[in-house]
Amino acid sequence: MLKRLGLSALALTFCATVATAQQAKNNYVAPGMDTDNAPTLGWIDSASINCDILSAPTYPIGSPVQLWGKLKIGKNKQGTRCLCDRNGNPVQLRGMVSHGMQWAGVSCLTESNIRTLRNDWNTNVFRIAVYVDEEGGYAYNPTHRSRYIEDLVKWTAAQGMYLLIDWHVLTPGNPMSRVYRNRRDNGKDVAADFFTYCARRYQKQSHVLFEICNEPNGENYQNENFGGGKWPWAEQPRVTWEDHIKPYCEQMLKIIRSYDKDVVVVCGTPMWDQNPEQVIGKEPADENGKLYENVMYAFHFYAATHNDGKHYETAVKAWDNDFMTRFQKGDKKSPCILKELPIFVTEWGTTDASGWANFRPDLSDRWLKIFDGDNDGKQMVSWCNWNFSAEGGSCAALNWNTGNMEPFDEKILTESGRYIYKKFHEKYHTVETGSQQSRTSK
Ligand code: IDC
Repeated sequence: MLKRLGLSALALTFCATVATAQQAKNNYVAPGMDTDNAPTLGWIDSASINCDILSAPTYPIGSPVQLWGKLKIGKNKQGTRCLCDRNGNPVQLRGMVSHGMQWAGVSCLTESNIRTLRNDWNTNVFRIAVYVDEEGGYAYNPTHRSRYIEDLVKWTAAQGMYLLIDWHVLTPGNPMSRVYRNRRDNGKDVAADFFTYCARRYQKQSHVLFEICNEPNGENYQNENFGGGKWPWAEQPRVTWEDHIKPYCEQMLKIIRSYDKDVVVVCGTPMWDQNPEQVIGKEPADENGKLYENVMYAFHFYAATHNDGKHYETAVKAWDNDFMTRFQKGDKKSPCILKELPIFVTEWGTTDASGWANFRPDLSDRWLKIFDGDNDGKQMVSWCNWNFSAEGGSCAALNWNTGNMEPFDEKILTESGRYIYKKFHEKYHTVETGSQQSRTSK
């Protein structure tokens, strides 16, 4: 038995080594862009440049977008940068994230579900996760753009909700990797092409926001979260803010700003969006060194994995990260993040990071309190919950094999779904007045 285990472990290690070496060869370009056959910034599909500009919608009276308008970054009374309405009043977006459109997400993306998410769930934002290279993702099916994204832009506009378009970098974790920037199959810089298209086509859609890279990650990240240790499967170079993520963000910001001078753009942060503190003092700037405005930084947490460091529920040792304190007040590794940077929690789950186990409403509550302004920056933080689907995982809001919400019946909700549904009803969309939040309308 022991021998068999030993052998299969050896075989696994061997396969993993071959796979990662292969992946490294195919996917990784370091540092920054590929120089072998490099496309110039934005190998742009001419369809993107020539696409029509979608005309401005009329938002329903009393809806979040009609009241708040195009969002921007301003300051709260304490002087902390945060997400604000068109007049500079702090606001908080709260909503759901789709699943992948090529997977469980698709069946739930219907006009009537979006209507229900606004009218019944009381959400004011929806985040659409545009996976790129994962099986059947955007790179293999660019009609995702003309179909789901376009539909969602229109459906959310009709409800007066915000829409966050998320370029869902995940595997590989380097946003500069050639699967995003210079594909072997067609040489396309799909990231630059995508944001050229979206920024141009949606420049009059005041409700659209962009998230330019979900969860940058690199396996060889020598991360403080893991006691400074290396990951065991460490062939791929590390992905850092300075060498990869920031240059990528600056390239996308340049493209986006050439069509839309002030749309809010959320940048990914190192280590699966866990370490925004590495951005402090090093925010993206244009060629003249001027910092880009209306930029936010992503933080992602899964309650049972990322918390005060006392509840990590797997066998990983050396997890001494107190994320909660770092965001709320700062710790020895970082000043208070919520005081230093405008943060958008564009994805979080009530479970552990697998999304399949350890539902933790208690830890979720603690995080949501911090995001309601209980932090040294008094920053109200916007968030989107993973995920709006019936994928079967425990962080999915809908029970397996359900999804059509009209007429809505709470029986289709999972325990995570019931939790989050209740949270959406604890507040109606608010405009901060001083340190208080006033109920403005449903
Ligand atoms: C998961 C999906 C799962 C899919 C996987 C792909 O739930 O069905 O097979 O991605 O790798 C994230 C990611 C998000 C993950 C999610 C749960 O942004 O794509 O979804 N998660 O694991 N970061 C932390 C957790």
